Amino acid sequence: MGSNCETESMVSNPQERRRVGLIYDERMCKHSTPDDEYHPENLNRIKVIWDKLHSSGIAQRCVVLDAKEAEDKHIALVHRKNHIDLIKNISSKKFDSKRNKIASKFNSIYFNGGSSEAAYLAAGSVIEVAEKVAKGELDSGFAIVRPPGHHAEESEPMGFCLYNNVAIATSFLLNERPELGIKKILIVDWDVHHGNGTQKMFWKDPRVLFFSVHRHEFGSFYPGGDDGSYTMIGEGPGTGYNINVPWENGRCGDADYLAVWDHVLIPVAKEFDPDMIIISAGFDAAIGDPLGGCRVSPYGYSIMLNKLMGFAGGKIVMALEGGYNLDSLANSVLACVQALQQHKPVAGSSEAYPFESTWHVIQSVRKQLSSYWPTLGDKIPEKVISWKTPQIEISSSDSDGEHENGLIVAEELDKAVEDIIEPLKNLQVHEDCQGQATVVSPSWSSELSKIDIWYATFGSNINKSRFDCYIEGGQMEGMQKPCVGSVDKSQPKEIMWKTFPHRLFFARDRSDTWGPGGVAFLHPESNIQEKTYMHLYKITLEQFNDVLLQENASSRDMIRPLFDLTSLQTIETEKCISVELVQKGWYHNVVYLGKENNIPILTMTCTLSDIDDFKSGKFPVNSPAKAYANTLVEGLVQGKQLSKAEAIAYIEEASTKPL
Ligand code: Q9C
Ligand code: ZN
Repeated sequence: MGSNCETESMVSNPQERRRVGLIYDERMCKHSTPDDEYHPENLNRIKVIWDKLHSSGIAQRCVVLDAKEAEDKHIALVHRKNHIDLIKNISSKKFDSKRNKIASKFNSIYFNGGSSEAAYLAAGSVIEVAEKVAKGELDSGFAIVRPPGHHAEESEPMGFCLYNNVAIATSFLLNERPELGIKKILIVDWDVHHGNGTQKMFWKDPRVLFFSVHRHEFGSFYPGGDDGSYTMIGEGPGTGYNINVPWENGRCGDADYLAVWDHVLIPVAKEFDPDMIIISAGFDAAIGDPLGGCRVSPYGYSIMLNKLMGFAGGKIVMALEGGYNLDSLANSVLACVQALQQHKPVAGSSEAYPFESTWHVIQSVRKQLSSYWPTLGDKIPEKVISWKTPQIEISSSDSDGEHENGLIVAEELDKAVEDIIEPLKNLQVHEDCQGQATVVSPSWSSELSKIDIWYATFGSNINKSRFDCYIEGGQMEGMQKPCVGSVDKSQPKEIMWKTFPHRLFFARDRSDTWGPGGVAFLHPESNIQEKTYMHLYKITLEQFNDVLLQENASSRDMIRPLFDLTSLQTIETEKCISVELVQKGWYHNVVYLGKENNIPILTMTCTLSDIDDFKSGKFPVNSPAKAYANTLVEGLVQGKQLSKAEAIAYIEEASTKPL
């Protein structure tokens, strides 16, 4: 088999790289604590990002812009005069003696002689990138700035933030550059902390949809209080244009964030249809962050970003906010810049399911906002919500990273075993080669990537190298065109051989992949007289869908999934399903061959009515081409199923015996 691999433009003719702007300026390193005592928000944060983007060669493929200081009149769009006067002057000599005392009046703020300049550069640089993206001179951009901005309020620096960089740039485009046509801006704040400052600045403004996902813990996580609650939806004309997704606990990871993307942010973004997206890009929800205690991977960030790239014509401006583990920070930013350049997520994998609490939060948010965003009124299917990570009460607080490995006290242990270990046994959590559990990208796939099936092959895919093309993309010797591969490129979790009492035969006169000659089919009905060698690959249902598409020469842009959870349930009783969306393909009939270790075995072949057409001569029965037959022989020999001579005889018999 393996007749039709689709060549997508992505592969044969790679998309031109997008123009991604970058801004960095060493002067932003000069903002520091007064005596240079350690602080998590320090100069190394932007330095490591800049170094990483260079050492990886990514910065060299970006458009590097000069940083600019913001003008007071632009800052004044969101901050009051007293605030501007403070930041403008705080670094001057005359404040030397008073600086620390003034800083101490604010919440989590320090100043030194470099603070003013850094604050003006941070705000001005976000403006600069935003303006260039708005003008279309850049597709997107990343402002690697500090101090961060999203906690800074109208009249008050706080939470390491002096000026609200993102809010200033947003107001600048909407009010000072109307001719650029940016009328609606979506601000996505994925910093682990709530963007209290930004929220307040656009509270009544329907031109700005402010979305923040953050640890909240019912108001106990910084910045605390009710501001970050999902009940805070804006006011007046801005009602419905403020969306908070407040985590109830730490340890949230890719699966939690992606669930929020799929079930809140993306549906709303479709409806809002922004002209630009500005991301308050903190990376303190990253794995390993000392303040955040969450678990988002670089891969996760790149998926979140990639999903947003589908809006606003890809006009995305990212501005650094938090992020305090230098390695996590640099790797996460790198993944994002790569995603911006290529409009695809970086390679990777992540943990299993959202927490149950995540589904609760998502449902609360959807309910709260459903009258403003009708799409949120739909019920999330029960089967989607049923995939979740069991959660236990951890006796010590999980409110920050340091307490992450909270102790489970002795009497809780039994319950923990009952509540966690047992259900986990039944979950098919996937592990990649690094022993990391995996979950994958688009909305439908996050569900299907949690289900394993055996994909049973009888044609050229019995040859592992040939099968690899369907997963990894590419082609092997004898193939006339490459495969696109699967979205999830992870290797099968298990591989085995098995024989089945079905007839193998060769038919059709040519295929795009192998050229002239017949290709393999399996008779969908069993026959005890027959014996076909099949190579079984344990892959996810998501990967199976991608293989199904490639087997049937369909584009990845097809409505998917073709074969979903319902199909999987149905096929156990129906035994086969002809997949309607790929009806024109030769292998659109998915046949159920039983189970192995309680996992369904599926293959793809023709339908019974095709068998009639082969018998009647409407479609030709035909021996395989040499390259194709060799691929099969090689597969059987390498798989130690048959000797070379036996394998040749096996193929020979299958291609000559009448149907
Ligand atoms: N107990 C940003 O990530 N923590 N700011 C103060 C007081 C302040 C974080 C803890 C965290 C501010 C931009
Ligand atoms: Zn933060």
